Amino acid sequence: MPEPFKQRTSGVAALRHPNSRMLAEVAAGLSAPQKELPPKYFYDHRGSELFEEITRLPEYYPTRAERALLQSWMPDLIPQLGTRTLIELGAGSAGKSRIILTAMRGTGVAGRYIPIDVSASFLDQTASRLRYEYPGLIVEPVVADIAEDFVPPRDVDHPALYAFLGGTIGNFYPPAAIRLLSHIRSAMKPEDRFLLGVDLRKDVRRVEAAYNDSAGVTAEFNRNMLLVLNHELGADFNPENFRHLAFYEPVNHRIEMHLVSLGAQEVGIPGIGVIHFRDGESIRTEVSCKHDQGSVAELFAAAGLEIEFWRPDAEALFALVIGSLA
Ligand code: SAH
Ligand code: AVI
Repeated sequence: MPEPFKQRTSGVAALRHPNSRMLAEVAAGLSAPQKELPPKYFYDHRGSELFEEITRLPEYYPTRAERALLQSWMPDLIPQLGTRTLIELGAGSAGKSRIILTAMRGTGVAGRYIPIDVSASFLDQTASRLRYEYPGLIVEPVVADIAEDFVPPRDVDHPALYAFLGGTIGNFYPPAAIRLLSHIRSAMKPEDRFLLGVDLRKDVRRVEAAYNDSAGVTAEFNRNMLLVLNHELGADFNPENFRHLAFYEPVNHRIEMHLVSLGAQEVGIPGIGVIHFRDGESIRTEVSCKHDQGSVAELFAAAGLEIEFWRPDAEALFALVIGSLA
């Protein structure tokens, strides 16, 4: 039986990323023709707070749309499923997860909640708040990188609900998304379900506005990755020397976020060396793939899952999907 948990949080924040792995990923990403960094490096404590701020922006529709869907569906669905454990990938502040936890409490089960996230101190804060808000709920946070070969917890009370909300699946390139879904599938028993939130393909202006907010919070979130590299690796990025860029790439149906070098510059990263940037050269920091029912069905099929329910909101901005074993 493989060890299901990579690392459990205690009161002390766990090291977010073993630096050797981070160093290898950053070295590989910044030596590619299109420089690229993995989006998980947005999320130190400050990055998690900035994401929370993004969810409240008028332009950023996904969180509101998903919350409304959860509110209208979970009070009926959770008693039907008889959910006893909620396992959530990329849980963040678990703001919307409370809708599920409240529905679980309503069925009278004590309940277990296993939030999994790479942002260690933020996860610890989330867990403490939930223990206070839901007395009797067993909260077992796990710090893990779900982009890696990660084994979801199996030692749980069934039926279990594996949840991946917020449209974060879109931040994974399709092969990585399939790998992740396969790992989830391998942990599921026939009575378990997978709950996925997906951001839908829609009018390009609406999507682009969500990633180019007028208050500049998304730009700050984007540049925060450079501060994470400075802090974790001792790099000497000056975030002010990079401009935020986000645009819709229609061939692959995705938003791309970049940091564009303002002028030619050199940045030192201990253990990697000097990175050269041409004027206007960019680092791609995130893709956010947008889906429809067909593209989700393809991902699911490749991972051995099938769509049991597909529920978009009235404006078709966002959808909740229930997956079961194929
Ligand atoms: N589920 C919440 C938060 C979404 S933000 C919501 O819907 O509002 C994305 C979350 O995924 C962040 O909390 C971030 O820390 C986490 N995350 C991103 N990449 C991750 C990775 N590779 N492994 C684990 N968690 C990750
Ligand atoms: C976490 N994830 C789903 C967000 C998204 O919309 O892709 C991250 C984000 N990037 C910019 N704004 C929000």
